[in-house]
Amino acid sequence: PPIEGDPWEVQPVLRSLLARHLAATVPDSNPELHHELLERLRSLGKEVQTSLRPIAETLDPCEGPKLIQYDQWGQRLDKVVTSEGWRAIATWLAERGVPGEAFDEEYQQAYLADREKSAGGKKRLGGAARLYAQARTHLVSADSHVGLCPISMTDGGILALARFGTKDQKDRWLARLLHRGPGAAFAGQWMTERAGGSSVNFTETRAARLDGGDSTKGKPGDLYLLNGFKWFSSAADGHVAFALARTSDEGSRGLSLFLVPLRRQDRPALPANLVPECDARAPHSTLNGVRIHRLKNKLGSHHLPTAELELDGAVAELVGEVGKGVKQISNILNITRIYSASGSVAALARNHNLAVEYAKGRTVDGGHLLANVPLHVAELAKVGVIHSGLSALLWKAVALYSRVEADKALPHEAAMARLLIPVVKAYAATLGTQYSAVCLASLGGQGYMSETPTTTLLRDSLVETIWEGTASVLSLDVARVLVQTRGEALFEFVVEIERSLGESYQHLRPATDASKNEGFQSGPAEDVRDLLRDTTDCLDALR
Ligand code: MFK
Ligand code: FAD
Repeated sequence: PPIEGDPWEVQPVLRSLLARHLAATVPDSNPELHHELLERLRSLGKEVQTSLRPIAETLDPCEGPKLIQYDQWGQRLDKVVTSEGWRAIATWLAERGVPGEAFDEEYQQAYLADREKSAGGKKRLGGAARLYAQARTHLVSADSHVGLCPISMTDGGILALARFGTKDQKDRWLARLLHRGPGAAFAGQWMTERAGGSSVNFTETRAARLDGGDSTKGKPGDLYLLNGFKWFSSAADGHVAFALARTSDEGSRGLSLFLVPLRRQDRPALPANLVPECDARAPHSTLNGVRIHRLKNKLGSHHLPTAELELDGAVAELVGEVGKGVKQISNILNITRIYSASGSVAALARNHNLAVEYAKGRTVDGGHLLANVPLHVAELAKVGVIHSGLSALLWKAVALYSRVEADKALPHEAAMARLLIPVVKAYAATLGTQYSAVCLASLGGQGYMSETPTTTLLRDSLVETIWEGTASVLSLDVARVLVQTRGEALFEFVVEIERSLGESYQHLRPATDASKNEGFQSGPAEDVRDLLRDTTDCLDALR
C-alpha cells in the first residue's frame, strides 16, 4: 500500500506560499509570531495524519444521515441524525479550533473586534487572521468528508451578521456561532430554490411583515413570516439559516436577507398579540415553521445532510436593508467560495501524493518501478504543476482577502481579491476534479476501489464544480467585476504577473541559449520561454 504523508509535509508549495504570505501580512513583521503560526500548522498537519485520518477511515458511505420525520405519537419531529463518524469528525475539528483556533477566548475577542472595526481588537493576527484560519481548514479538508461545508457557511454567516446585524441579533447569535465546543451553533445558507439556483432572481419564497406592515419598508431586526421552498440546504441539522426571500417583485433587487432560527426556542421574543400561524397549528412542535421534506440522495458528500425544506410561516428577522439581500449574502459567498477552492486544491494534493507514493512501490513491464518510468512520471509531474499553479492562485487570493476582511487592504488589493475569488473557485473545481481523475487512474484498478481514498475524494470534490456557482456563472461574475472596476482589478493582476514573468524569463534565458548552442531544435526550456512570450503578448493585448 502507498504510505501517505501528512498534508503539511506533502505540499512543499503550500509551505513556501504560506511562509511568504504570512511573512508579508503578520502584524509588524513579527518573526516570532510568524514562526509560531507555521509551527502550529506543521503540528496540525501531523495530527491530521495520526488522529483525524483514522477516524475518517471508519466512515461508511452507506451510513449517511437519516431524517426522522415523526415521533411515535405522530408528531412532526423533522430531526436529522448524522452518522457517528461525521459527528466524531465535527468534534475533532471543534476541539482543535478549526478554523483558525480562531475561536478560542483570546482570538474570539480579537476576531469580533476586528470585524466590527474597533481599534482595540486589531492586535494579534490582524490582516493575517483569515489567511491563518484558512490554512488550518486547508490542512484538514481532504480528511474531513466535506465536514467543512457547514463550518464554511457558519463562518460566512458570522461575517454577514457582524457587518449587517442589529446589536440584538449579534448579542443572541455571534457568540454561539463563534463558539467551538459542545453546544456550538451552526448556520446554513438558503439561496437555491426549485425555480433557480444560479439565478436567484427567480426566488419564490415570500417574506411578509409579522405585524402586517408594508414589507418593503421593514427596518433591520423586524420580524417577517417566510413562505416558500428551499431546494438545497446543507446544514439541515444546523440552528439558524441566512436565507434570501422576496419582499417585493423587483427581480433580485426585491430580495432581502433573513435570519431564520430552525427551532422556536431560538426566536427573539414575539409580541404577545401576534402568535405565528405555525405555533397555532402545532402548539407542541419545537420547529419554527420549517418542514424537512427529505434528505437528498447524492453522488458524493454522503455524510453531509443536504435537505429539501418547506417554509410554512417561519418567523424570520430582517438582516440589514430591505432589497439588499443579494449584495449582503455575497459576503457569505466570498468566504464559502474560498473554502470551496481550498477544498478542491487540498483534494488534488492528497490524490497526487497517493499517486506518487504508489508509483514508488509498483513495478511494471521490464521490472521498472513506476516512479522511474518517464511516461508515468510526466503524467504525475503534470498533476504536480497544476497543483502548484492552483495553490499559487489560491493563496494569493486568500492573502488579499485576509487584508480586505481586516480592513487593511488598499483599494487595488480589494479589487484584485474580488476578481480572484471567483476565478480560483472555478479553476480549482474544474482542474482539481479533472486531475484528481488522472491520479485515480494512475493507481490503476486500486484507484477505483471504494476503500482507496481516491474514490471518495473524487466523488466529494465533483460538487465543487456546482455549488457556490458553476464555472459559467462565475465567469459572468468575473465579467461583472471587470465592468464594475473598469478593468482595474485585471490590470493590477496583469502587472503582477508581468513582474514575476519578467524574473522567470531572465532565469530561463541562459538555459535556452545553451540548448540552442548545443544544436537542440526544441527543449522544455524553450517551450517554457515560448509560453512566457505568448503570455506576455496576451497581457499586452489585454492592456
Ligand atoms: C468545503 C466546501 C465549502 C463550501 C460549502 C458550500 C455549501 C453550498 C452552499 C451553496 O451552494 S449556497 C448557494 C450558492 N449560490 C450561488 O453561488 C449562486 C450563483 N449565482 C451567483 O453568484 C450570481 O452571480 C448572483 C446570484 C450573485 C447574481 O445575482 P443578481 O441578482 O444578478 O445580482 P447582481 O445584480 O449581479 O448583484 C447584486 C449586488 O451584489 C451587486 O452590487 P450593487 O447592488 O452595488 O450593484 C453586485 O456587485 C453584488 N455582488 C454580487 N456577487 C458578489 C457581489 N459583491 C461582492 N462579491 C460577490 N461575489
Ligand atoms: P442551474 O442554475 O439551473 O444551472 C444549470 C446549468 O445552467 C449549469 O450548468 C449552469 O452553469 C448553467 N447556467 C445557469 N445560468 C447560466 C447563465 N446565466 N449563463 C450560462 N449558463 C448558465 N444551495 C444553497 O442555497 N444552500 C445549500 O446549502 C446548498 N447545498 C448544496 C449541496 C449540494 C450537494 C449541491 C449539489 C448543491 C447545493 N446547493 C445549495 C445548490 C447549489 O448552489 C446549486 O445547485 C447551484 O448554485 C446551481 O443551481 P441549480 O442547481 O439551480 O442549477
